[in-house]
Amino acid sequence: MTVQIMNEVIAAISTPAGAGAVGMIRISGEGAKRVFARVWISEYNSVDKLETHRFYYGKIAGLSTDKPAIPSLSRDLPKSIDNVLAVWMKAPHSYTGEDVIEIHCHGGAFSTKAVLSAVLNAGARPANPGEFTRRAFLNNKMDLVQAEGVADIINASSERALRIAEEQLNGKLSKEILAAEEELKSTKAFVEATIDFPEEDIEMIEHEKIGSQIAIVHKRLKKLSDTYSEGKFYREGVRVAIIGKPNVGKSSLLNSLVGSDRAIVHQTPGTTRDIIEEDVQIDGINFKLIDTAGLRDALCEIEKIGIEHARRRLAGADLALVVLDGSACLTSEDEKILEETKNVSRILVANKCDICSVLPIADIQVSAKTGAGLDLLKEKLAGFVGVHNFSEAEGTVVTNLRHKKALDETISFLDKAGESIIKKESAEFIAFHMQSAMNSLAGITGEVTTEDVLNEIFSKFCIGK
Ligand SMILES: Nc1nc2c(ncn2[C@@H]2O[C@H](COP(=O)(O)OP(=O)(O)O)[C@@H](O)[C@H]2O)c(=O)[nH]1
Ligand SMILES: [Mg+2]
Repeated sequence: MTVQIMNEVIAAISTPAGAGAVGMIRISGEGAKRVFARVWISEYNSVDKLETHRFYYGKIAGLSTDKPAIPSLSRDLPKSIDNVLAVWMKAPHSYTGEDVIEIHCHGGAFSTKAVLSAVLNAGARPANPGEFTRRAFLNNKMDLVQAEGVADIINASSERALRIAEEQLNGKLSKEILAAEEELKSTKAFVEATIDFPEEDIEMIEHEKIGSQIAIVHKRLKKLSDTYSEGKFYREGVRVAIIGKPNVGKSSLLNSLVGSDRAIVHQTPGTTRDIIEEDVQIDGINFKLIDTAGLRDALCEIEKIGIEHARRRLAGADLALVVLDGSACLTSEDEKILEETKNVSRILVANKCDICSVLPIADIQVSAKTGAGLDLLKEKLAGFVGVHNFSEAEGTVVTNLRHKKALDETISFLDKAGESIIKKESAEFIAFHMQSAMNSLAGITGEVTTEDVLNEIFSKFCIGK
């Protein structure tokens, strides 16, 4: 492994802003130890004596601000800032693959900033978002899919999202991509051999063999790409708009699914105007429930605005819970809503089944008041996502749109290679399409990548990661 040493020493606070028990400042780069030596005070352990991967107790001292408020006090006298634990991780055995020092100080918003300022004054520069992980990628500590897995772990909003991100970081998806690449590589070598020995009858046989080898990889990649329809919900959660005419119990339903009195419930129709969003975990998946204003011909301007918002949320939702009053017959308002949502993924919910249920058209009867039918509704919600339950099975799940797009691009190049074979085109054409397919695949793991792609990916990371 070649370890690329980037010149500048970078530093950032890696723990969240605000008060906490511990705050961590991370320093990385070839000169990290030199920078650290300028702020580290320890009676027994000078920087030269530190062993790698061991914690040491000491103090951080230095100038904690760039510009002292009172210039007359601006003498370069280092002041003790905090008592800390510090660890040095010698390159290449660190997160970034470079020399890394982590300073664990007290987790006050000000103490972490003060330690960081001292480190910056000692010669480091502030790290950009995701720069530590970017360096880890550039130093071959992880591929791009794994780096994205790191961000997904941090942003995971559900148990499944976390599990899949963790698998991704550990290389599950990367392995599948590499395996497909290897197979395409050897098939392409085979194709190139026919270029070198273009005897008529040999070529006939090879065409068939090459075709079936490509078909196997094609099928595997297609299966992988198809997991995205489900995988995106694991990673991003499911947006569920609760829609219906006023007073059917939309807000009550949100409250009982969430288990708290989040939205105001009242017998006055038109109570809900603002959008209320609450997350609820069902079967390890995050569902974002969106309570909306009841759809009807609004009586006032404010209600009208609320209804506009409701329609917008419906358009952006993955699924609609269309709530009907199950204790009464359908009205023209209900009919309009049923018409409006007929092309949307939806579950028709007849609420108020504690009173009576007279709506056979509904998919499910519930009572937000007594809780009847809610478990079944939760099952239906989970069922909307997990028809295949990919992550439970042996398979790998694609959760990231970038990966899905690259897989589809690869598949379309393989289609072209397949067409060339059927048309009995010359081996050069087949090899060309195969190379394009391999390039698209290599873009996923970042073997082939551009500065723009890296900027796009790492700019979404937080600072300090
Ligand atoms: N009996 C009964 N009443 C309900 C039920 N759900 C809601 N309600 C009542 O219906 C009225 C309207 O409820 P609300 O949740 O504000 O409806 P929304 O306008 O659709 O949000 C309130 O008086 C609720 O107490 C239910 O399941 N059973
Ligand atoms: Mg309401």
